[in-house]
Amino acid sequence: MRIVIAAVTVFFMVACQQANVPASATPEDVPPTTGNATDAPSTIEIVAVDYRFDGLPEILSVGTSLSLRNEGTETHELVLLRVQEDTDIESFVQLTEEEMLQRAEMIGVLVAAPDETAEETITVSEAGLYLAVCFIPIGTVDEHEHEHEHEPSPSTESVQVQHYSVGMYASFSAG
Ligand SMILES: [Cu+2]
Repeated sequence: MRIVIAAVTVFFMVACQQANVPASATPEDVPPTTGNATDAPSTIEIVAVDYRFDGLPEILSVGTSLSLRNEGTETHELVLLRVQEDTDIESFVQLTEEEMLQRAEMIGVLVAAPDETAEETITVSEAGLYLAVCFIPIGTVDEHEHEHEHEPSPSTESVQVQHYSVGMYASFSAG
């Protein structure tokens, strides 16, 4: 019986050497996974009020997601644009909606009716300079009233003042 045990032991030792796995391998030897709790992707809730965004930091980490909660009395949206690094935001927001969309990369849109939270989130997956802007015309309380660019409504004839024109925008850097 002892011979058998010895033989089995030798067999395992040889097997381990052949597999090049240290016999002392334990979970501690497994390389640590990258990242830790502070690097974990997080979601920041942006609060839309009439007419500005609250809760948007000036700098955030790549991988952060944005959600939109509307605590205003009108429908609001958060259109996330990635703009050129050297963009002067104060000048940029003097442009029309169409001009802005031509000059920036559209990352995503969140829309929320009053007292609601947008169902989706937008993840900031690249470093750069971003602009969150609301193109909703003042007086809009139905989120379906406002459709980007297309389907002009009868009231398009009159000049509509959009929320960003009265200050509903915010820029941030992601890195
Ligand atoms: Cu708005």
